Order: sequence, then structure tokens, then C-alpha cells
Amino acid sequence: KAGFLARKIHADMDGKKTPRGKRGWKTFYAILKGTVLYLQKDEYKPEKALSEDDLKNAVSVHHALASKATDYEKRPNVLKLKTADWRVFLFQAQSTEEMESWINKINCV
Ligand code: I3P
Repeated sequence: KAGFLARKIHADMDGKKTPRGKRGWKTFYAILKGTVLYLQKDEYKPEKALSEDDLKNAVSVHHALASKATDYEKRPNVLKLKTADWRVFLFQAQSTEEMESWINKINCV
């Protein structure tokens, strides 16, 4: 599965709240491949290798939990992703259908 997602980092590896200055929304082209959610700055081009930033932004969704972010009301179509290493991300999809599709795909990994 692939498509544009806006990401907000809510909590870091230790489960602690992500500090100010690193909490902004940023749009990526997301690709779920195996158990990894790759977040690239640009749309995927098969001939282009993953950059260092792309690798840094990649998230393991193995043993992660995705759900609708019912407690976040500032934006529509936002899902919450809790990873096995206690990070928390918010991802805004482009429609309700897209959000539900991402939740299902991530939880079925
Ligand atoms: C954050 C940015 C986010 C905002 C967040 C800010 O600032 O403005 O958009 O979240 O508020 O801290 P920065 O880019 O400097 O990290 P919302 O869009 O959800 O309001 P928060 O700290 O209350 O999450």
C-alpha cells in the first residue's frame, strides 16, 4: 500500500512526549512494504535509491497498533500508530476510506 500521509510525531522511543520544535506536521509519500512503513519526501521512483533521511524516517510496524485517533480533533482522517518501541505517531490520510485502509493494512502485518 502507498499514498500520501501527513505525519506528526507525538511520542519518542521511550514513550516520552516529543519535544517542541519536533511536533510539526510533515507530508510524506508512504509505502508499506513487509513490516516497514517507509516515509519518503517525494513520490516513489523505482530508479531512485532510498536516501539517508528516508531510512531514518522508516517505521517498523511489527507489533504496532493502528487505530482512529478519536481524541485528536484538529484534523480529519487521522490515525494513531503506537509502535513496539513505544513511539506514537499521528498520520493524516487524504480521506476516511484511505485512513481505514491504512489502519487495516498496518494491523494485518
Ligand atoms: C508544533 C506544531 C504542531 C502542533 C504542536 C506544536 O510546533 O505547531 O502543528 O500540533 O502542538 O508543538 P513545532 O513545529 O515547533 O514542533 P497541532 O497541529 O496538533 O496543534 P502540540 O505541542 O500541542 O502537539
